[in-house]
Amino acid sequence: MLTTAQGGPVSDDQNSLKIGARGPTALEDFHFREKIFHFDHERIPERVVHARGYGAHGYFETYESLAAYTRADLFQRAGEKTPAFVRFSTVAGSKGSFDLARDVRGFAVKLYTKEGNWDLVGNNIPVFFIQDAIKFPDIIHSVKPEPDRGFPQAQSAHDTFWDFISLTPESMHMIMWVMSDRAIPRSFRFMEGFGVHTFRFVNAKDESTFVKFHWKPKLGLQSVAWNEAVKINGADPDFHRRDLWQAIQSGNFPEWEMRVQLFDQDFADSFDFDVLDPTKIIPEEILEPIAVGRLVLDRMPDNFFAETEQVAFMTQNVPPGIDFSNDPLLQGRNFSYLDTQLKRLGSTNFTHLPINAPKCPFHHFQQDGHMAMRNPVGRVNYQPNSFGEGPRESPQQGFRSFADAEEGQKVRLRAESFADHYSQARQFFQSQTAPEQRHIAMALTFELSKVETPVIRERVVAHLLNIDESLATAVADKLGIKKLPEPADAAVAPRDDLKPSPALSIIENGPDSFAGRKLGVLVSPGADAALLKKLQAAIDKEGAVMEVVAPKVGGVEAADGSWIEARHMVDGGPSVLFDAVALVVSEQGAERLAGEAAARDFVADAFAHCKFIAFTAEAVPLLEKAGVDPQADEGLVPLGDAKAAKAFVETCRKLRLWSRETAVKL
Ligand code: HDD
Repeated sequence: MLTTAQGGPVSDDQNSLKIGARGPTALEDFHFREKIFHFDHERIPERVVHARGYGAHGYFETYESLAAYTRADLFQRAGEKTPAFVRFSTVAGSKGSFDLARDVRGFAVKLYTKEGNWDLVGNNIPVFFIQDAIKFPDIIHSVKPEPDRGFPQAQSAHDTFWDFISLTPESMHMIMWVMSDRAIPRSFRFMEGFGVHTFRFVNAKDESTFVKFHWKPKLGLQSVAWNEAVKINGADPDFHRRDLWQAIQSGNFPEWEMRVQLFDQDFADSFDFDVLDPTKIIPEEILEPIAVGRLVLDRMPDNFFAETEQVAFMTQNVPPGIDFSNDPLLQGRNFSYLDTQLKRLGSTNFTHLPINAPKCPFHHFQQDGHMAMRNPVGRVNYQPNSFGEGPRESPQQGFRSFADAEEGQKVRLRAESFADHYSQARQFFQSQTAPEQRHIAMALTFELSKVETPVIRERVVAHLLNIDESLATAVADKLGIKKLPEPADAAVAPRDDLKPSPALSIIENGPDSFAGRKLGVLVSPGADAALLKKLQAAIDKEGAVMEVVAPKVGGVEAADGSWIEARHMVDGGPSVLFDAVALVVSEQGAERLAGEAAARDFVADAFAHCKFIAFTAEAVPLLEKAGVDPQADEGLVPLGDAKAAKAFVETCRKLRLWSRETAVKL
């Protein structure tokens, strides 16, 4: 029975109470007032950054005990499973923006350990724009919509962002990452995550080991092309959230391995850069990450608002055995995350919300405040007390900060050891494959093409000259800058002796599998149903998904009279939604489809985005009308004989034919 919030049964929810059928509404209508009052207050402030996000539940499973390094309870026992909630996000856009913005992705993990919540609030990029938290409002103001005009939304391609960047050399390493394909991931499931900062593990003997946290996706890394991202945002603004929803609902649970880089003070002292500087990585080739557990996401929230929107991540949530380093970005974050929850969730009691409450027993004397749902019971709400009531501290079990020796003058200074802003930016660029380097150059050109102030564009090119001359020249050329500027003044001369790190390339680290990916099959009436079945079988075996696209909603009748169900009609299912495509059409069908712009785009885009395309002989006229030579390259696979479907799916394991890119001038 429908009731009011007070529990009163409702007799009519269709009409407000009026004085006569055509008369004024009575103020007395408490049901109406309560309903509208509540609706009027449904919104809470969106997150000031990372407003658009999507979360899921799961668990973290520890491989082996890490007791030698940390006393954190979740790492003590092999096979221990810790409940987890993860929220992925973009940074700059507001809550209703589109998923495939060029942006950093948040990768925030809440682990409900038996000794309190541990929040590892990371990103899919292991470095950050700035070295000191005091600069955070500046970098964020610069990327958000410009304050006088209120646009652009979810874009870094505008003057204020690049102005700030061009005046902030410490951002250069991060800029290489955000201009790379890392910033346009194909799926949350195919991205890495990083804790970014150096943290500490502290063991039972109070010994500390430095640690950096990494999440490696089981399905490997994959991104989309920029031209594709732009089109996906129109075709399906919810592309990433839909992907996560579909994967989890279909039982294909996304998984990441946690790997840790462990090191001591001697390593830190001998390393080329300061391990407290969040604009630097420790290359995996120098310090191998060790696998310590896996994160599996296996359940969607029951309610988006209650869980994904109200979840409060805080870097300061660490259990005993995990501690902070002096990274000045991390230190500042430890203030901001608590502060922001009060604004967003409206009460100090946000920990009473089920998504934020610990799952272990907890006892404290914090009380009252707005929406207090769990006040201490009994007479005593303080300690020490004479009544033997209430919880007490436990010096042994409780959190103890690592007793590092600290002394120094009170100063506002940036450490000298933070001064090299270009060497790792160069190392990142030089570790990329040729297509990835091209994408960085194209991204920079696109972004700077939207900058209206010429001096800002030139200043960025001056920085690029300190990173890689070929990159700077390529960007300057496309921007029509005739005379290269002088390289920017560098506080420390960029180094040339850092070895490339293959771990930094997405393409070098492909999954060699089509698992978790999606094949889109364009069909027409009279299509070969047996061939479709073979494709479906090969796709199922690979652990991938096949979706059928047809000229009409519902599907088509196959040549053998059977019915082929379709998921999309061609206008609503462009090829940008898929990782590879197949054209399974009849002769007449190909002819009809060749006359439709959406079908021609389906083919032309798949080709331009370097996707693998399988086709029946009857589809050749459609390919040709779309401007694609069926013999252009090995990425075009005829579906000729009985084994062709299986062979095509194996070809798709390469994900993209990047060698096509220079021919199509993507
Ligand atoms: Fe932050 C949210 C990640 C620097 C202040 N941040 C937020 C979220 C992620 C990150 C993933 C979304 C959490 C969620 O899904 O609810 N932030 C990072 C990383 C950083 C970083 C990896 C650098 C290494 N952040 C950073 C700084 C500050 C903040 C330097 C402030 C001094 N971040 C916030 C915040 C947010 C936030 C204002 C907004 C919403 C929230 O916290 O809960 O406190």
